[in-house]
Amino acid sequence: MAASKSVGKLVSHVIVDLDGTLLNTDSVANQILKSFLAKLGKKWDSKSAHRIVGRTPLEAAAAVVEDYQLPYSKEEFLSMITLLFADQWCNIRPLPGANRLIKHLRSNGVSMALASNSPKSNIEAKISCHNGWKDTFSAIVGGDEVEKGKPSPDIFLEAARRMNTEPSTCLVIEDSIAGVTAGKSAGMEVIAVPSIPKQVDKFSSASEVVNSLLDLQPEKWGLPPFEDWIEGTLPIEPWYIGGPVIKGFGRGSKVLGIPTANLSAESFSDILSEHTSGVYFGWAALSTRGVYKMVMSIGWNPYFDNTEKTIEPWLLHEFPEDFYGEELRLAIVGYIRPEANFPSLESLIARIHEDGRIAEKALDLPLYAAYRDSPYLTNPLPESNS
Ligand code: ADP
Ligand code: RBF
Ligand code: MG
Repeated sequence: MAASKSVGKLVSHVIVDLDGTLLNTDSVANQILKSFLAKLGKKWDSKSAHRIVGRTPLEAAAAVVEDYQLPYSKEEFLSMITLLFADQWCNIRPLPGANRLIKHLRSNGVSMALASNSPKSNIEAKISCHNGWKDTFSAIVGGDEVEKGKPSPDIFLEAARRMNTEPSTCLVIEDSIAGVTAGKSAGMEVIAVPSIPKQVDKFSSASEVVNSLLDLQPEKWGLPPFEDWIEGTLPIEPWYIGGPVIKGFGRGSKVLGIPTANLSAESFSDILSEHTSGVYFGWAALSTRGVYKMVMSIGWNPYFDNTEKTIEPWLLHEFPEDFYGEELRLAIVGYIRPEANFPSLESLIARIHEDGRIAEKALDLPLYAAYRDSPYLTNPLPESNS
């Protein structure tokens, strides 16, 4: 499922990065920078996010001051931004799979450390907002506790030292290139979970690259396997999204037998940024027609290499006509796989049909079937305000 160069060395300890790996810090950082720059009459371009991911706070501040020609020194800018962040610590949400990973390793007695370029006090403030996180880590190392931050190996070496273990027994989980470099220089195995899309080629030094924490296979590293997959599906905390069906790319998916009823990615950019790309499934309601099984992709459709993250729900039902403009509501209850590229359109289509069969079958399991009756799907629309 996940791209793997070779089955790695066996490890006994896990060291995780915080921002971008366990926490969706980028989403809050984007909001803060956007409103800060707006006050200066400038427009934040989230595409410059790659300039700040994985940097020390001062390096990240320097990059923004330079890119946007701000009338402040990097130190002044950092202290202003730090104040804005301090109000938002508890609004930073765990990334999909973060709580699952933490619970899994904790309940199996695997030693875990947290290693971040952020100052220790910021790390503690951030993790205090999440139940059970702090006690899970047998060591927490901040960027201010070592001489040099990532990409230097210091932080990871210090984490191993505090866990009383050798670097070679440690597996690092990291979203940034700087972090991968740091882990490798520390002599550790490194799984990359890139937080910036379409940059996978830049992570070639990692031992393995996975699309999201949902795709981790700890048994590859001698760690206890996850046991929550059921019939090729992973139950997730359900989430809900809906709106009028809009025109998609018009690639003739229908001709291929896979029509996808697109929702406006623009209107849902916040909720979409919270969910990692991949193939999911659940229930779909059309207000005037009923509730149907549904399988969908979220992401950039690697085969077509889209520039925009879209949501592509395929309802597992034959309809006599199109339903553009109708209200579509989705309850997304499970995960199947990461998005992938394929050598041919035929192989992409075959895989999507297999996803459809997996979803069709799984949705009969009581665990997933229960969400068919979600009030979000079955309640009539609130009075239209038009
Ligand atoms: P577009 O690029 O506009 O999304 P598609 O070829 O993907 O075009 O077709 C999607 C449209 O087909 C939907 O918006 C909907 O109106 C219609 N449709 C018919 N059957 C289905 C189905 N089973 N699942 C999703 N959409 C369907
Ligand atoms: N596109 C990809 O490029 N890679 C994928 O792995 C992929 N998986 C999909 C899975 C499902 C269940 C659905 C409905 C779509 C998927 N797509 C994927 C998107 C697909 O390319 C898009 O909907 C096309 O327009 C279908 O022809
Ligand atoms: Mg479509």
